[in-house]
Amino acid sequence: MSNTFNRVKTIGAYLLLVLFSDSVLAHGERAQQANLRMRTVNWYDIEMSQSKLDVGGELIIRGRLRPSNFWPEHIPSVDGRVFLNLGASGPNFVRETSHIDGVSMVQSTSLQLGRDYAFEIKLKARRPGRFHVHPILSVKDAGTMVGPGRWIEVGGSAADFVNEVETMFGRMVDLETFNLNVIYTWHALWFVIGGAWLFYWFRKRPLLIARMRAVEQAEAQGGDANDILSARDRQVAIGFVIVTFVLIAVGYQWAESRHPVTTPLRTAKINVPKKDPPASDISVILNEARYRIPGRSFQMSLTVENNGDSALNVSEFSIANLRFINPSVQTLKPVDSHDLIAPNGLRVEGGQIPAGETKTVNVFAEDALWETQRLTQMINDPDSIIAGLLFFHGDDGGREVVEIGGSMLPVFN
Ligand SMILES: [Cu+2]
Repeated sequence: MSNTFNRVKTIGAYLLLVLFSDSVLAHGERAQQANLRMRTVNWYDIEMSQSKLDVGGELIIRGRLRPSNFWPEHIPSVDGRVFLNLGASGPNFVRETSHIDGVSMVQSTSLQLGRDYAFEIKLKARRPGRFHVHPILSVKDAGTMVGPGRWIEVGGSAADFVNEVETMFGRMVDLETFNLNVIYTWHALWFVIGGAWLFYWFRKRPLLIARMRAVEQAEAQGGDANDILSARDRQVAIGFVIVTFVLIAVGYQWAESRHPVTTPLRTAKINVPKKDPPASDISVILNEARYRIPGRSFQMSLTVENNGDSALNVSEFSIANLRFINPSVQTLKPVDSHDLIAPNGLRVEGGQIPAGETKTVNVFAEDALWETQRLTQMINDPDSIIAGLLFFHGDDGGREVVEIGGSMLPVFN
């Protein structure tokens, strides 16, 4: 008896954990495979309009994304179907609008690898709390590609949230409660009918496996297994079929009379105009990349050809949403506790690349972030290809963003 009780307690505790795990803060961005994070979508220049707001307040996320030229062959890519979305541990925001290159993303679209896109997501805070908010790109058959996250604190009271829209016919509809009673009623009705059907059959013997055996036995003896059913069973079944069809027909008529004009949910793909690869005054070749495990040191040898008219410095290397910053070029501070910036993480040997010259530089990205963000699993990748964005700062204040990628060699000592 006490054994059973303990088991019930354990199951209960487990259910509570599953149902009410709202307070769990991280949501698995580190758990995603290293190569998915490095070689799918490069996110940069992410800005959130504020970090503190009240329920009903507006939050705008802006930034750029560049689907990687090194997208793994075995993973369906953005040229299929993608949807720009929000990762925020539950329905804590509603999306008012979203755009890629100024085109409304109310439906899904497809993008091109190696192109550079600007995006914007406009949200309204729905529930109070502290949420880690990410822009995300859902890629059909591949999963969700997660952008950089920021902590957003929402104050106020959930009761103050208003989510009303006006229909084409001028009717005001509260999307938080619209037709809820109808939904509850239909669920209850079908639940009762389904329950009654089960109840009828569970009263009968033989039941389940014993019944299957009885059917097999009847067939083995050359009889008709349907003989197990009584005339009454048949009448009850016909009754259930009739009631079900009548309910469906009546329900349909009733809905038609209440809402004479309806349109289906739209599923067409939205077109983002095709574009050329980003124009650039430089070309960068990755000659070699090594990751030294004991020192958490990532090293690249690059040949940079500067065709512009201003000298360039490597200012940042961004890979899998980790940003390694060259402190001699720019000073950046993490904006919150989970901003994945290594402000002194980038060291460049070989210095400036003068205008019109080609030069080989060694770039070191060194920080514990490799380990803490579990990117070191990249050494277990069968193809060992890495990719990321390299940022150059021009003497004239300009900026060049180039994707680099290639194979990486792990060094174990
Ligand atoms: Cu997060």
